[in-house]
Amino acid sequence: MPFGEVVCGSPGSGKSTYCHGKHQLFTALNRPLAVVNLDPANENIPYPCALDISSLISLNDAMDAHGLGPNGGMLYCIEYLEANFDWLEEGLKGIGAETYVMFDLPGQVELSTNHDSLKRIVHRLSKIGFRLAAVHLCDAHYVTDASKYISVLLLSLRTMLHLELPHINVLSKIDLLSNYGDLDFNLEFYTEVQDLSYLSNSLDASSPPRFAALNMALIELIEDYALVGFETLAVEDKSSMLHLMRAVDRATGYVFVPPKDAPKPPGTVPNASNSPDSDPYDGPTLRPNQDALFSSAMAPIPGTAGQDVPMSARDVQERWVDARDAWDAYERAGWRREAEAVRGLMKGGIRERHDGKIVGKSFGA
Ligand SMILES: Nc1nc2c(ncn2[C@@H]2O[C@H](COP(=O)(O)OP(=O)(O)OP(=O)(O)O)[C@@H](O)[C@H]2O)c(=O)[nH]1
Ligand SMILES: [Mg+2]
Repeated sequence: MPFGEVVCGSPGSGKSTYCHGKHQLFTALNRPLAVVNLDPANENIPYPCALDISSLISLNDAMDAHGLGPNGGMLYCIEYLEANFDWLEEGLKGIGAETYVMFDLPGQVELSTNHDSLKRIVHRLSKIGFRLAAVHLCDAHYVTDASKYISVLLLSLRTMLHLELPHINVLSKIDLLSNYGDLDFNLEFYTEVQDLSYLSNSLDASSPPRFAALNMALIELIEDYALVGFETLAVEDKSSMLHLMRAVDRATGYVFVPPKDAPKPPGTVPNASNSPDSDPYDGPTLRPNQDALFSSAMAPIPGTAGQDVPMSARDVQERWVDARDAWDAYERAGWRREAEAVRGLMKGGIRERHDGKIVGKSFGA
């Protein structure tokens, strides 16, 4: 039973870059991952693509054949994919049950807010055994303006209600946040979606008085649902990617799957569909994933300040907003030290001592 995620969000919010980043991260972690491109307009795909919708239908063909513009053509392509779900199912069979699968979606938000084809495709994937989470990327730039922030909250809420998947909203490109000037509140206010009535002053200042009641009604609606919250992402930052990976793994349930050799809990029922000569307790249903990260994924992870704490919005604010230059300099110095150490190893000749320590001329050994 493969795990995976559906990556959605507005145009340019960083979906394809995130898929590429996650492919690199998983390769480094030795965890199998396949990216499926479901965006027929994705011309320069940055990641190695396991399955590409362009081999089923191209956006230009759809536009030419039906006299559609780019947006209509895109909706047609997704409807065509739904009608040809067998193509997707067959392609996914070749990927392997233990492989984590990412679906890179087009940026047309109506696909994940009110068009039914994508929702039905996702439900059919769940029916054939995929355990998916939706990862909804929103450009962090939107938190710099109260009315844009409200609209991104509404968009996130609408996407959550429409796709009906375990859902993670993400403020992407958080590393660029300091370029947009000072925030009215700490980052935590925006990620936790705290008491939104504090926004009413800024909203009233930026819109005509007749919209005041509408603003308050929207705020109350979002607060009544109490569903929306945000993770943050700077795709080139390893701790940020690891933090989001763990959040998604918790949402899909991946972290709760025991490793292959873990003792069976009392009362575990054997898998009746296994062949007589195979282990009745083995198989994707009982053990969907041999790379489960139960202990490590639930464990504390280092914050930007080096402490063993989950990376909170305060850490993220310090890293990317309050002390960005100091942290950049600190990281650069670390990379320089690493590069010098590697150069020293190459120059000095490397030797392993009987106690297992690596030594060479450059280390004075
Ligand atoms: N600084 C910064 N730039 C990013 C980040 N993620 C993405 N970008 C940039 O944002 C731009 C858009 O990224 P894409 O990955 O193409 O966005 P997308 O959501 O796939 O776009 P569409 O497929 O057109 O909807 C690119 O120039 C990326 O380099 C990030 O974490 N930090
Ligand atoms: Mg893209």
